[in-house]
Amino acid sequence: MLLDTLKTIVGPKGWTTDAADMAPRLVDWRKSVRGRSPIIVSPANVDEVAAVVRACASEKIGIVPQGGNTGMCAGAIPDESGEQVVLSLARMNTIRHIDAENFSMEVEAGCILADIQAAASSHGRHFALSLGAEGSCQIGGNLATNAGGINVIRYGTARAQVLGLEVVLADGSIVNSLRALRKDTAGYDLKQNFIGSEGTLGIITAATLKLFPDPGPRSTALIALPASGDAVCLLARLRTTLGDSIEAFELVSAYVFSLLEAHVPGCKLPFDAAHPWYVLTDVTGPQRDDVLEKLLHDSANDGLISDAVLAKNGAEAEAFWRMRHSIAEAERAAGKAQKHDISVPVSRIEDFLSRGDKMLATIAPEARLIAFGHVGDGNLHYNVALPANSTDGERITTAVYDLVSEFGGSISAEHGIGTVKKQYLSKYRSETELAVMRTLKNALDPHNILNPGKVI
Ligand code: FAD
Ligand code: 2HG
Ligand code: ZN
Repeated sequence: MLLDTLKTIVGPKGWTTDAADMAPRLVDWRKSVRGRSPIIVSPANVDEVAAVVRACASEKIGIVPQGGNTGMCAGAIPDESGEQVVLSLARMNTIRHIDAENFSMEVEAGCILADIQAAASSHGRHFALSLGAEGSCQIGGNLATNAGGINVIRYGTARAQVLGLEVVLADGSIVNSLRALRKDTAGYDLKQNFIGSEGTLGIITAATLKLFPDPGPRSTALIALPASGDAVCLLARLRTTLGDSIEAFELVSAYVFSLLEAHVPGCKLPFDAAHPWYVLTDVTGPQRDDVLEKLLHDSANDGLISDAVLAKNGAEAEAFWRMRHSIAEAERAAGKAQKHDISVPVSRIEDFLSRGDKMLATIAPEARLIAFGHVGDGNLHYNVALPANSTDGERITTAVYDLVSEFGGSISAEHGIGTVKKQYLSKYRSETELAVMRTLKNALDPHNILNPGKVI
């Protein structure tokens, strides 16, 4: 009965119950979490989303919003009951409006991130969110996870790119706050509750996004370092001279490059000698090549860096970034890994890594550390590769999170909680914080219709 109602709401193009069609959308990107669902519905507009929600709410059936299904915490995958309805935003992919003078654009939630970047760019504007999955993730998913990516150091996370939101609530009502305003203190800032809530408080159907002036051409440098701590010193040195024109500053270990070379065709480091750590950075602004070259030259003289290659042209810069964006794929191809998307204060990264080395050597000497990430924001992907038959995963994760907690860090910097980290949230957030989260969830979704079983 519910299925018939849903099919009528979304029309013949808006649903599937076909097992082959549904299969790729019932497993997460790493293919480690699988779920079941009676139907995937793909509404064409906000009214259809609202009607789907009302129909499911009337029977207390859970709804799992799904964007590009590139999430790292299985938040877009239904549980195994076979009862939860998956609601895909894929058909809501219209760029509604670009206001170049207001530096803003209004888009539907199912727009692919790369399409939004390209549309902004065609108006001489810059949409600042960028991540490896940008060719398939959707802006609704980016906002629901408060995604980070490579440009947070300059522009902030997804949250900072939003001026307004349109959201469908658990009772099917629609909150339209698609205002294109930079200043608005009229009451609570409702949109912030939905950003980063992973579909548990509302379904994001559209957003008004903030645009920036085009930052112009970039200089890209791949830099070899004697030690991880030198990355933080180098960043401080670059920032002092270059200020906000540093657009990205990524740390990658030698072991990560060995995985890239082994599993992703075309990946090769441009250095003759091997080095333990590398940084990939993008810099914009006037005389950027000369300034960067001088800073790198001085840093080499001081022993802060071992070697550096400034990309000769756009193609070489792209090749460097392609390697960086392929790390998740290389790691997936390499086998089992315990993933930790953590953050600590930038100034404590070196200390954290050295304590982590000692901890891993003691509790899991067979493990290999896969360390990389957005070091300019204090965000490390501190992943730990394990033998296929290892049962140490949970023990390692607890040890890593305990260490993160000791360093005043977060167990989820940019990927969210989903189901994968749910069991840990209650340990690493205070009772009071958890109580406020539960109060919000109960107030906005009293019957637990929206993404049940995720986050909290
Ligand atoms: P999905 O995976 O479909 O969903 C993610 C969560 O959001 C789920 O809980 C889902 O229910 C919810 N959701 C989706 N759409 C909506 C909506 N419209 N309304 C309400 N809830 C919704 N992440 C980073 O932060 N930084 C990175 O650098 C980064 N790099 C990546 C690189 C690769 C190669 C891959 C595969 C992933 C990477 N990710 C990264 C993770 C992922 O791309 C992001 O989390 C992204 O924001 C998820 O978007 P999505 O559309 O795929 O969402
Ligand atoms: C990245 O920075 C993504 O490449 C994925 O956030 C991180 O695979 C990971 O652990
Ligand atoms: Zn990342």
